[in-house]
Amino acid sequence: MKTLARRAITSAFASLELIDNNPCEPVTKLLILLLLALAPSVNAQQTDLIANTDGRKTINLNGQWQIIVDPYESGFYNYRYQPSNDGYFKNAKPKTKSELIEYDFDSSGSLNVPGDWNTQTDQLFFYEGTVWYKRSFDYARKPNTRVFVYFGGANYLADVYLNGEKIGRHEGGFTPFNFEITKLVRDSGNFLVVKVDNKRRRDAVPTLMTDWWNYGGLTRDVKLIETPTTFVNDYFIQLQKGSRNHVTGWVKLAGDKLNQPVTIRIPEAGFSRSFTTDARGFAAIDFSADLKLWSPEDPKLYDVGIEAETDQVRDRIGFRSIETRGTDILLNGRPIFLRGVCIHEEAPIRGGRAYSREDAQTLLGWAKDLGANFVRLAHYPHNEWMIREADRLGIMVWSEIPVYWTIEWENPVTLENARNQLGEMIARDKNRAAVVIWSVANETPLSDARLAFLKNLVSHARNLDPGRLLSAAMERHYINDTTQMIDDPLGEYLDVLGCNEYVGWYDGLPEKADHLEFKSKYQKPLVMSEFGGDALYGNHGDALSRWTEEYQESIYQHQIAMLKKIPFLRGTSPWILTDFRSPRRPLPKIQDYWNRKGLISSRGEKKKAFYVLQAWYRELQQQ
Ligand code: GCB
Repeated sequence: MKTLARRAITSAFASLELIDNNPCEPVTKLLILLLLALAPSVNAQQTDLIANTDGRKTINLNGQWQIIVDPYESGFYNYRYQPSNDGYFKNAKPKTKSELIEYDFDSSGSLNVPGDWNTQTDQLFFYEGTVWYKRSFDYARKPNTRVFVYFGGANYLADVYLNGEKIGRHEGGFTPFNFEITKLVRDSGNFLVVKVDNKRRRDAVPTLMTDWWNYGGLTRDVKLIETPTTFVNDYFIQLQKGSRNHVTGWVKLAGDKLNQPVTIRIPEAGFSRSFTTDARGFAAIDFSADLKLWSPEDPKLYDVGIEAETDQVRDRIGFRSIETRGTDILLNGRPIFLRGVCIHEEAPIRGGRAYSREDAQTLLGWAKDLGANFVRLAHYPHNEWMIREADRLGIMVWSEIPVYWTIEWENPVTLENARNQLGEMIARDKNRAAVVIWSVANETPLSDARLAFLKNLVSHARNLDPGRLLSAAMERHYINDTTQMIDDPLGEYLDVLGCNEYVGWYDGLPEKADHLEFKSKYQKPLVMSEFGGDALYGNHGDALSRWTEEYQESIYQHQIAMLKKIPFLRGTSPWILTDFRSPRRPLPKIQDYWNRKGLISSRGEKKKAFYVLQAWYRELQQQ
C-alpha cells in the first residue's frame, strides 16, 4: 500500500509539473489532479520489480502456451460491451453435456513463448488486437516462501489472471513486470491466463505511428520466482558519478522482517561491508574499494553478493565512470569516441522479435565485427540478454523508451505511462556497467508541451539514476543552405546531444554532405544518433541509383567525410545494423515491408556500406 501511495503522489507531482508548464486555468488544473487521483495508476497492482531474476530461484514457464485469438475481445466484454465476470480467464469447461461454453483453450492452437505471434503463424502476420494465452502448471509451495510470476515483456497491454482471479495489469511492451501469487497458487492444476492486446492507441507510448513492426504477444521469458518471506527485492550498486573507487547506492528488502543487517561482498576485490536496513527495508550503501574498471577493452565484471539474514542474491557487476566535460565524453576519466550502430530488437535470420542469448550474441557479434564499441538499442528497451551480453562483451549501450514522434504531450496519463516505462527500464538495467546513456525520446516535434513532458522525464531519470548520461535523438534545422543548427531547447537539459539526419536520403543526394557544416548552441558532446539510407542486398547499380548497395555505400562515404569535420562530434550510431520489418515500407520487390537501411540484410549478408563504416571505425580504433 505504501508503494501505491508513493506512486500516486509521485504521479500527481509529475502531472503537476506538466500542468504547471502548461497554460491552463487553475480550475482545470484542479480537475485534472482530481481525475488523476481517482484514476487507477498504470501499474497499480504491480509488485515492485524484482531485480536480477537470473540470480534467484526460478521456474521456467516458457514453451507452448494455448492461445485464443479474440479480435472482438469477447473473452473480456459481454455483448453490451461491459467487462464480463465469465471471461476466458475462467478457463471454463462444460460441466454437463448441455452447458454452453463457446471457447476451449485446450483444443485451441498454441504459440511458443517467448515469441511474437506475427511470425509464428501466417494468419497473425498483420494482426493487431487481443490474443489470450494460457499455460497450466503445478507448483509445490514450501513454507516461508513467496512466489511471483515474472514477465520479461508483453506487447502491449497485459491482463494477468491466475486460477480465474485477476492478479494485475501491465502497460508498455518492452519492460518487465511481476505479480505476487503466493496466496493464489495451489499445488496442482494452476492455470495462468494472460490477455495480451497490441492495438495501437493515440494516447499510448508509443503512439499510433512508428516505423517498426508492432509484434504482439508474450515476447520475452516468463518465469516463477521463489523467494524467502523477506527477500532482497532490489539494489543499486554502481560507482558514484565522477569517482573511480567510490561506490554508492542502496539495497531494498521486501517482507515483514525489514530491519536487518545486509552485507555487500565482492570477494575478488577483498571487500565486505555490512549495512542495516531501516523500518522500510531500505539501506543506503556507500563505500570505497579498489576495483578494476570496466571498459570495452577489458569488460571486467565482479561477482557481487547481496546478503541479508533471510536472503542472498549474487550478481555480476561492472564498475566504470561515465561523465562529460565540455564537448568530451569521459569513460573512466578518459575521452572516448562512441563507435556505434543502431539496432532494432529483431531476430537475426529467423525474423520476428529477438529474445534469446543467442540472438543477442549474433547481433552484438556483428556490431563488434563492424568495429563498434557502442550500440544504440532503438527505439524501446531491448530484452535483458542484450544488456547482459553487452556487459560481458564490453559494448557501451544507449537505451531508450518509445517516446517516439507524435506522443500526446498534453495528456497526463500518457506522461505517467512514459515515466513508468522509463522507471522500469532503469529498474531492470541500473546495475549494468554497459549502459552509459538513457535516452528519453526520438525525433519529437518542438512545442512547449513537448518540452515540459520531456523535462519531466529527464528529471525523473536523474532522480532514479544520478550517474548515467541523459540524451535524446533530436532533430536539427538549416539556418542557410550549408549550415545545420542544433538548438532544440531540450538540449539544455541533456548531457549528450543526440541528432538524427538523413542527408543523402530524405535530404538531397549523398554529395550534399560535402558542403555541410554543423553548429550547436550547446557546449556539449554530440552523438549523430542516426544517418543512412536503404539498399536491397544484392541490388547493384551506379552510386546515384536508389536502393542499390552502391547508393548506400556512397551515402556512408560522404557522411563520414562530413562527420569528421564536426568538432564536437563524440559518437555515431548510423541507422541501422540490420534490415527490419516495417508496415510503412510497402514498395514491391525492394522493400516488401522491410526498412532496408540495414548494413546487413535480414539474412545476415553484409552490404557494401558495412565495409565503409568498418574501415572508418578501424581507423578510429588506431587513434
Ligand atoms: C528515423 C527514425 C527511425 C526510422 C528511420 C527511417 O528518423 O528515427 O525510426 O526507421 O528514420 O528509416 O526513416
